[in-house]
Amino acid sequence: MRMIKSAALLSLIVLAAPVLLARNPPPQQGGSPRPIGCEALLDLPNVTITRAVARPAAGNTPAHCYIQGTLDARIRFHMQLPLPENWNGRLLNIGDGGKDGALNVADHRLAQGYAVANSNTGHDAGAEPRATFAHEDLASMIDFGHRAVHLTAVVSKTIVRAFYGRNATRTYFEGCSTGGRQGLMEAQRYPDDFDGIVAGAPVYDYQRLNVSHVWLAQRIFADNLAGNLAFDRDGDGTPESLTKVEMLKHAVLEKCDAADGIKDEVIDDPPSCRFDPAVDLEAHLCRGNTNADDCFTTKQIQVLQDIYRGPHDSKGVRVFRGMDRGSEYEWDRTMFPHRGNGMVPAKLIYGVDHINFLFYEKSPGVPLPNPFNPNQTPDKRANPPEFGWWEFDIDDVTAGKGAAMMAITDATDPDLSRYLVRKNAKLLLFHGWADAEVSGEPTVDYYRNVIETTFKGDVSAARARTRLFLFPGMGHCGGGPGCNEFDALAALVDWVEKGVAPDYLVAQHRTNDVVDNQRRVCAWPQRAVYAGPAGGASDRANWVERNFTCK
Ligand SMILES: [Ca+2]
Ligand SMILES: [Ca+2]
Ligand SMILES: [Ca+2]
Repeated sequence: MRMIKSAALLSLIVLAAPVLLARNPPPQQGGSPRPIGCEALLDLPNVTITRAVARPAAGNTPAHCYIQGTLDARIRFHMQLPLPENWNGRLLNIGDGGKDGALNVADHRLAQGYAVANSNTGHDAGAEPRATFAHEDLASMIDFGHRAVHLTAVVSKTIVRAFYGRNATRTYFEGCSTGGRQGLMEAQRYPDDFDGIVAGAPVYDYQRLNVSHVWLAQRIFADNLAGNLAFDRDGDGTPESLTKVEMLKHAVLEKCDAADGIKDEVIDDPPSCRFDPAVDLEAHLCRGNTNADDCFTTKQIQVLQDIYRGPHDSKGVRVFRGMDRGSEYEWDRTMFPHRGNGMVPAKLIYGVDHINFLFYEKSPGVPLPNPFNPNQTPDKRANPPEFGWWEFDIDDVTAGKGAAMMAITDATDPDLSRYLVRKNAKLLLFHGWADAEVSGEPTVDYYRNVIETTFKGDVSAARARTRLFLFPGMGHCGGGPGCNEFDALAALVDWVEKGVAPDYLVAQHRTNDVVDNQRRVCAWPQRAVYAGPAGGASDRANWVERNFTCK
């Protein structure tokens, strides 16, 4: 089948070649092709372009050439190409989120002059939502794991060369979450694709992260939601009150907010925060251990400890790190089921059918018709059998049952010597310290591993090529109570093109469109320290960039 397809493709190319020769202008002297018009991209040899339209300016989006194409039948990709006079000479591939399955745009980067590319990573989320695309489909898993991003990187260079008549001066990748994983995957597997990569909140330990979502949901939903912090105050059968989540949030801040010298509802260094639910919530235990709106049962304390500690197998071996202290502000959305989130916290959405289709080499079964209700009995005699996420056994991770998929999806390799040393390319990592979806500590672990493996422990040699920025109080790729607006790509471009390594990024926070906080966020292991007017660290008026220094 594959051979027939290739032969058919070859004959198409051969047939198309004379037409192309007739319609494409001859190469300029010196070997560079002349730039061609947008529609002429439809005739590119060896590349399947399905759409090419010149789009006029609209709002903040400048006029550009928009193209769509396919790669190897399954993968769709597209590009936003600035007009030649507006092109900054750079090619930017942007990363994806979640399980992707869509063509993502970056209008703001287009407006800055970047030629922008993105793929659907080999599946369409409309037809195959969440992880369903991967059902007994190894090729789709590999496309999603790494192949689609790589092939898009390659083809986007070809299209840039054809459209502008010259190669991009530099090629970049910018992504967060799944996009962060893709950035690391590129640096590890395809080191020649990019000159610079921004990888934010990278979900690089992909299988362990996704099963930890499921494991946490199992803890919270167990025993008819005994560990849920949301409480059914009005007695209608559905928890809706979030009093306990607020109490928890305040107790954590009470313990650790001021430790960094600034009272701002942000914990600058969560790993040094020793908040322990069993100790620090002791004054709020429920009388007689009877669940109520404004107290914690021993079961709920246990669940909180599990959340901070992270999943361990039945022998006590850690499977993944737990959540960071300071991320509680958003646990109402991501962690606990209640009326406000339809009883489906974000972590469960990420994990729910990952277990069915993307963790095991062979699917253990399909999700039940309503995959979010664990009070159902899966039908094992159905064909295919049903498998609910609540049946998942964390011991399967340490038993190696996820190894095949880890080899495809995980970007855990700390040897970046081909990318960072041989190619002398740059990697800028970032993570929000209040990320309520993906904890930040694993990203620090990875950075440390790169220093050890790629640079034999030489921190300054590592910092010459890769830097990590940890954003106090920032959520998953943005949001959160801390400063969360910044331009990592601009810093990376200066680093790659002018050799100016960023010692810090300037970040700000807005409330109702008004900037009300601004900080330096320093390259690890340094942290921003207040250096403004004495005694004024907790005064909002002093929260401007020049009042902070990196130490
Ligand atoms: Ca996409
Ligand atoms: Ca209720
Ligand atoms: Ca603080």
